[in-house]
Amino acid sequence: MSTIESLQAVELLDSRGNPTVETTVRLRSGVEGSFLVPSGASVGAEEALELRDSDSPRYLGKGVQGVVRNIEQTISPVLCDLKEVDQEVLDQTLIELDGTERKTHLGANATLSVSGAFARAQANEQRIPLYQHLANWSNTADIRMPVPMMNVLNGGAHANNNIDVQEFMLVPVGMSDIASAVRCGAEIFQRLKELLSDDGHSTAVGDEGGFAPNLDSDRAALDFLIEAIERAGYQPGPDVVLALDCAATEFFESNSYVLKGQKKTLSGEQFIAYLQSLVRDYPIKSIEDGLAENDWTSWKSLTEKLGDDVQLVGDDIFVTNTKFLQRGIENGVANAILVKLNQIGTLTETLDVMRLAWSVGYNTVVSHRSGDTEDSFIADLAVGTGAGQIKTGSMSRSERISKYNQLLRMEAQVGHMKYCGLEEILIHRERDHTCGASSA
Ligand code: 2PG
Ligand code: MG
Repeated sequence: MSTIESLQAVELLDSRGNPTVETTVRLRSGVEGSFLVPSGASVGAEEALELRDSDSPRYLGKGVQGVVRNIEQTISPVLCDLKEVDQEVLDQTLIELDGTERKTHLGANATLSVSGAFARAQANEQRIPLYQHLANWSNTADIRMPVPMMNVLNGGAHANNNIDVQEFMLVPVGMSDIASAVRCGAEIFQRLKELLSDDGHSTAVGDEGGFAPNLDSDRAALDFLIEAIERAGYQPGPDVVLALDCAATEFFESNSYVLKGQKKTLSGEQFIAYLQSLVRDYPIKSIEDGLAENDWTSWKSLTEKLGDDVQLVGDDIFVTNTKFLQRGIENGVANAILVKLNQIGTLTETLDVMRLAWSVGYNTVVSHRSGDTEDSFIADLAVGTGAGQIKTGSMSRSERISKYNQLLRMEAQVGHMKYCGLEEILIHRERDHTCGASSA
């Protein structure tokens, strides 16, 4: 329990050069903590609202001065008035103060920056690392390193090229710790750069730091990845598996999947067959948003067809919201959830959705946003909750690397943290939250 003395908010910029908000919470003890909010591009329709000054010409309508005002003038007096607060009370107060389903009154960027800053301030007050505080708060006995999904090739809404799939990711499952996993990803990233360059492709990077070459097809992208893994001295499969984020909502038009890069329009079933063919031909072990957010029928069919062998991660369809995850569970949709703090807007609600996922054996992947910041909070969140997996971009651009560096720091400080590799991605029907134990 802590008492809040003040909240201070400031308009800063994210990795795309758009405004975002940072809040600093000062506790009565004089200790402070801050949190800087990220921002998405392929945004789910049901996400909590990222409030912006759309009526103002500043920053082309993307300013967040209104959010700063909401924090300092609306939220601050209420929180400073509370005697003693813990994370649940703070988050519940924010939820009630906002009073809307999608946080449209205060903005989820306002509530999240306060919620995250408070967690940091509490960790600082206790003089313990953030991950340790989050582990205590979430009652996590099994602290462990997440397996990273490294988005080294970018398409879709994150790049200006012909590739429809948004993210092609390396997952170093055969490593024994995060230091070797990061090294593996970085070496493959450099080899991929050589291969693309030798073939006359651009090696400019997209929003998440992956390369964004003008390739003809998803298969061409996957072939490059396999070659890069081998050229770096690793074995596709045992050492490194692949993951995709199709972000299929982005190319779902009039009930069809419109693949502009490949000049094809497919039905839900045809697109599922296409994904099955990719899984057959490449070591793909995880597919996120393989179908669109409102195509629940096809999602169910995809889960029936691929769900025993492949991790199927719901991002836009679940939007880190227990209501939508519950609907997914009841309908046999997906077997994992992407966890993005700003899709819901408070830490408590985020933990609630993770707990719901674990209770039915769904995997959890803590995720960054495509417009991110130097804030490495999600690295601590993934470790402290024992989430199992983290998706935090490629091996370039400091807003991506800040998370990898934070994971490396944690491992270096502790000595060694459990790293469970492929086991995290397997489908856990009844999740035993301890890797290394039987969890099938
Ligand atoms: C996604 C994310 C992060 P965005 O779709 O999973 O990679 O992208 O933040 O643009 O929604
Ligand atoms: Mg996604």
